Amino acid sequence: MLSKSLLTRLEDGRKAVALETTLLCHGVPRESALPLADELDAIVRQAGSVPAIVGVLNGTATVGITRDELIMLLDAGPVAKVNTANIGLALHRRLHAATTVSATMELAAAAGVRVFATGGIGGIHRGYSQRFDVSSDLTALTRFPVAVVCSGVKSLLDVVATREALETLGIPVVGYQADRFPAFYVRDGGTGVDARFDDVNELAAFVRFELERTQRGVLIANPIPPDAQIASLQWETWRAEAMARIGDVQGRDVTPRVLSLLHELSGGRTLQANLALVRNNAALAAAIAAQGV
Ligand code: PSU
Ligand code: MN
Repeated sequence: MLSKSLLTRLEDGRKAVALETTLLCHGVPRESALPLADELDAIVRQAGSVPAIVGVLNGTATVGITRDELIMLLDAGPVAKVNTANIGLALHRRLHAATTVSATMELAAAAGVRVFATGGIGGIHRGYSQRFDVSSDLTALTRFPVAVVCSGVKSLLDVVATREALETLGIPVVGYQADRFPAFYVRDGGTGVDARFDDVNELAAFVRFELERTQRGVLIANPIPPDAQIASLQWETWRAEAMARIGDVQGRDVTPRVLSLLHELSGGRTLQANLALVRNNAALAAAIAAQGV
């Protein structure tokens, strides 16, 4: 069904790195989005891979969005943020949509793209026993054979509970030059990984082996570069302040709202950190994809 409305602009998916549009449309301010996309493009090409921006344009699921199309999407006003639950509605109704990690994985897998770089995946929100909010990114990892390179989970989440859920779902979590599972702005999220890889070639070999073997995803945790990380105490202060100001937003609106509050409260420090970790993840994903995963 998907192939009918899937546009793939790639000759060889195995050398490609998928990039998501939610990060660009909802995760960073408008003025940072296009420069970030251009930087990611250059970083991925430099490593010998091909970038593939993923999103939905007028109801067409597209793997390999062009720069002009991205500009159109960014300027289209508020576009829907879609995961595996609501992407079908955007396709059916012929809308524009920005894809989250889960929806990007679905489209990447359909296009034969096996490596994907993002910032942090979604997971289990803090206070989940009062208000159940668990990202479809977690279940997508059990369904689509894509390696997701990220800096752990967004640190506004319950990082330890999310790590436990990954374990329950049977998703391998490996650290690149890291023993600890990172939490986005912070290098140590307070929990561990299944294994550490120090060498990109060995990591790529494991990814190839595991994707082939299981037809499920792999999570590659790549901590934020040390010089860009935010001290945990400082982070906790900004997080608490942002949560106090968040107001009555729920579900998929929580992340974009909190991120923009944080960028404002921190005088742009969280944004700089966010950009640094995404660039770093794109470089690692490209180095893996260049091996022909
Ligand atoms: N990481 C970022 N910025 C983002 C996101 C992650 O640096 O905007 C997005 C991703 O698209 C991720 C989504 O899939 O947040 C998860 O949202 P939710 O919790 O609503 O599932
Ligand atoms: Mn959610």
